[in-house]
Amino acid sequence: MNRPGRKTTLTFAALAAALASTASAFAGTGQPSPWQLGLQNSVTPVFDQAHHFHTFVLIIITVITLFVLGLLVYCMVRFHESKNPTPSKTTHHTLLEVAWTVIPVLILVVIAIPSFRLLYAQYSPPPADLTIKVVGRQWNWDVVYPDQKDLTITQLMKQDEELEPGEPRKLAVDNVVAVPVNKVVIVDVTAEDVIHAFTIPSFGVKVDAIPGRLNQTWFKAEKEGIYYGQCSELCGVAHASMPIAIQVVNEETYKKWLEAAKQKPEDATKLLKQALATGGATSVAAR
Ligand SMILES: [Cu+2]
Repeated sequence: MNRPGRKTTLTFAALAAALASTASAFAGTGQPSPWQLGLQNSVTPVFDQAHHFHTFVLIIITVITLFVLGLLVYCMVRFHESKNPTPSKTTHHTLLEVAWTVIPVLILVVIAIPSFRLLYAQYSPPPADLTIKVVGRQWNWDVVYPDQKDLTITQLMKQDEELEPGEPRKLAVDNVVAVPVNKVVIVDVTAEDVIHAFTIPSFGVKVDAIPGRLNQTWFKAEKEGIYYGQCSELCGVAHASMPIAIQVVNEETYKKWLEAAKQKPEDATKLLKQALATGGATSVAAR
């Protein structure tokens, strides 16, 4: 039997998949972009996995929504009073009831498998190459490097008049911190006063920063560049003014940056700007 309804449903599923991939064309990397529809672009394996899961679930919900819409339209037309003046008194249909219980359960199982796999990936970091600690405060983030004698970088949001060309409003900070590319970075997250949340969309990272508790997340950024995030837990009047900025750099720049950050923070900022402008290469020597 030819079933045009099924064909239409499949076409719409393909459309949803196409929309999801178009959305990524509009999505920014490391920061939002105009007309962005979907998630920000991914630079970590975990967020790649989250992107796939997002598209997968989008296809499933599109098919289900269209199927239910089709059923509603069919019932309205087929059983309209003019076509069906004497309604049936049937109230039970065993096969139908078993089907509408079992099929949704199977769909949920199909969704649960990649969902658990993603959760496992998020909470099971490989051995750390580097551990940093971020501390949320009203209203800024401190980033601590415990292996570098607790080198602490305080990030404060830049005001509009302080922005340099190309820097995003409400996201740019005075002291960007650096991490090396292709390394597993474990992030210990806590807060000093109230609950904040540490988030970097392009890393696929979001975890609450809770006073008196050490939460943990991790990322392995595979692309150099600057990645912004914002506090994602309502934490007070300046909640919108505590962005996070992490720059992913090559190993050499990272080492130079560490030295500079310990001794001359202005040089450290200059170094990262230069790395960003030249796509990784730097010439400012650490002093
Ligand atoms: Cu906050």
